[in-house]
Amino acid sequence: MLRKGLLTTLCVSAMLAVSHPLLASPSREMDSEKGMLEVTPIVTGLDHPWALAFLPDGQGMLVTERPGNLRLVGVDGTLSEPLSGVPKVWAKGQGGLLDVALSPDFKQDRLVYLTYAEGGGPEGKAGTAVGRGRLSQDLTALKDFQVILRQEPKLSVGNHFGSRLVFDRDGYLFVTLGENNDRPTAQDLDKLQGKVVRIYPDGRVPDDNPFVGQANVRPEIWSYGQRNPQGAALNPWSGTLWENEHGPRGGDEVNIIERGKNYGWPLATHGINYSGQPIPEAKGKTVDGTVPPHHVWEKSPGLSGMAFYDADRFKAWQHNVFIGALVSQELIRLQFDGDKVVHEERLLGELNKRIRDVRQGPDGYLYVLTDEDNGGLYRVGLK
Ligand SMILES: [Ca+2]
Repeated sequence: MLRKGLLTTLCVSAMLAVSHPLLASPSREMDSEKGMLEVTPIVTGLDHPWALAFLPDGQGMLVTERPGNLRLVGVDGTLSEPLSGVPKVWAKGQGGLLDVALSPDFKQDRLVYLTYAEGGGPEGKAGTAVGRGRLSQDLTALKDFQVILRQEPKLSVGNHFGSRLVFDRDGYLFVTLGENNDRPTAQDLDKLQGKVVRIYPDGRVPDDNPFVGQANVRPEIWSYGQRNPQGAALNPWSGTLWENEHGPRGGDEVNIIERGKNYGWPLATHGINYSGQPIPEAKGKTVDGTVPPHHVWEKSPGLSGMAFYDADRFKAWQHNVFIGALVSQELIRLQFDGDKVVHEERLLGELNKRIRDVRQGPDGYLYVLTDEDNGGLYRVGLK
């Protein structure tokens, strides 16, 4: 009944919304280890969607498109015009409008946080920026957008911006930042390239950050030695920050992020250059003083968005982690014994699409974005 109702609504929506074609095709079934998957397209016609955030009270979700648009997708699949008030983004290569997250106090403050590539650097280069604006009551605009953090100097010609936003239980904001494909900067504590930072929601720096007070060190830094972290999420059972990042050719990693630690790049890596040559700075897969990956893939799936599954709806998925894979075009499911990964399953391979983001919806389904010219939002569950 639920499925029929959704399809009817999708068809009506398709007639009403002429500017953006909606896909009203039926759900697809795909076999999986835990039962038959039901994969339902909610909306297509998205231009390289990058991230989504659910609004409260069934108001749908905000979806970023990398070229620079933020849109509202209704639970019935309706797709809004781009919201106004979104900053101008530097949309080249991997750059553009990236992550979106709601303030933990969204119902009171209506603040929406965005990460994006910002231009204006030397020789036309760009860096990652983080800002926030207030979502209007009619859901058509971000008001009073303000930047709260920027990578300076800007070093990217199109690669490795990160970036994900995660609020922890105490309300601190973590941001994962790529090293702009300027490898040594991941070890430079006077730069925000290749770091995880921890700030207050207004951008101020907490006094108890690990490097506060040190000369020539950015006080926002929480951990360093990251390469291109395009996934992060708060472990709902431990409250710890988990991050994933792209290795070069090989060596994609999942890391549990601890205060002040060095995660190794480019000194320690399981990968090599795309050319087949070693990474010039690399000293080995493990290097003293650096934290080895919690879990590593010798062959890179191309990791992106990450979600812990803690909903009641699908018991077979409880205490699992899902990660989007761009290169292998799959949704990765990880199973654990405690924190240790003991099993991996690859899902959605039949879609043949780059999986950019995955989030758990308030209804306990997974919601997945595909990074394509004609990108889609899919609802994924078990039948
Ligand atoms: Ca590492």
